Amino acid sequence: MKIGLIGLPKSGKTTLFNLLTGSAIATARYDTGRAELHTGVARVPDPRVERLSALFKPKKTTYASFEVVDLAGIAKGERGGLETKEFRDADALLHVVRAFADEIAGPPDPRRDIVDLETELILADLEVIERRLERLEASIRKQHKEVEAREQEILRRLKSALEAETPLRAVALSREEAKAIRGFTFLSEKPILHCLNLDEKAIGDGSAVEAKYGLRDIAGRPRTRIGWVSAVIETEVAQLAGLEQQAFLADLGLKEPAIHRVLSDCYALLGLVSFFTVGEDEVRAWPIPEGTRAQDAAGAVHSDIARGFIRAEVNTYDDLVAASGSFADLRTRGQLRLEGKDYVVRDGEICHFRFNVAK
Ligand SMILES: Nc1nc2c(ncn2[C@@H]2O[C@H](COP(=O)(O)OP(=O)(O)OP(=O)(O)O)[C@@H](O)[C@H]2O)c(=O)[nH]1
Ligand SMILES: [Mg+2]
Repeated sequence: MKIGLIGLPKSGKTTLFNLLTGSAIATARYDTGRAELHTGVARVPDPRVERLSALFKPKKTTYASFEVVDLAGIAKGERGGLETKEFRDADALLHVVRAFADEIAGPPDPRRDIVDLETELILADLEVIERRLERLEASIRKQHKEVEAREQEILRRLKSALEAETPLRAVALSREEAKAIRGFTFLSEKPILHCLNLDEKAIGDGSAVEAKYGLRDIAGRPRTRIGWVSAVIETEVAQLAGLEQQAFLADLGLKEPAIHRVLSDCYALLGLVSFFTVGEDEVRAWPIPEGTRAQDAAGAVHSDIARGFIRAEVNTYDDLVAASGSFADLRTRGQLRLEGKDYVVRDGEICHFRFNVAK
């Protein structure tokens, strides 16, 4: 899964990128923002993985992770950077919105910035659709093809939605329609987390940002969330360890680093849940879309396991922790279930797949 960091220039994207991925790319207040692209990997924090790892003491512990792409800022009216392929491939957008005062850009106006960025996404998609419609019309005039007529119909519908300033993520599409347009990688179709980058003094008001900046209606839109961080102060938090970090967080009025929540929000925004595999070799979280069948979940681990799938042994995280990691205890308590390939795996379940691959 890939997350694209997006935002107006100097909103704090690279600062947040460094935080999420543990990188150290230089950030600057004054340069013009060169069109550099950074990529990195962000680990999705999950206390359940920590706990399981403490129980099984495996050789390796693997968290769910995202690939993160950071681009130069997209100024109003300058959509060029949005064409970048790495960015078009993103599964979700993390929009960094400046909510700190800046001596050049002035006082923050998150609502205006959110509207401006959405407009750029909508205009970029409109350009793509208009170009495609022109070619389709020419082609249909020469020779009527059913698939092309169908595509034209879908694109016309999307075009009117965009003209009415509705992002494509808010347009209801059938599974077949969604598939037909997948290749366009429309930007306004991607789920989006508008993440307000707060002034360090305001970090304590994080949970009130929606009300403070009048963003409630935006938060209620389909596949849209509002989140917050204060990237600069969080960078200081990240440099501390253990108790010292806890004390600093408590001073700021926070229970956990805000970036933890940002990553969990991205996870939820993408409709992902985790199942776990445990053992002496590895304890691992596997991200799967909500509603995934056991056989497809097995495929996330290895395609051979999906192919030779027999049954999944399933139990819950809570039961396993209560049994101190003993499967024998779970079995005697009747807490170990055997499920077939169509069983829908739920968040927090521990799975062990039985499979058989013919040699
Ligand atoms: N006060 C304050 N300043 C911040 C915060 N986050 C970033 N900045 C400052 O804003 C400036 C730009 O930060 P970057 O992370 O480079 O912003 P960017 O969005 O990547 O910028 P471009 O890539 O050039 O568009 C730096 O001087 C940061 O220190 C914040 O939470 N509070
Ligand atoms: Mg940057």
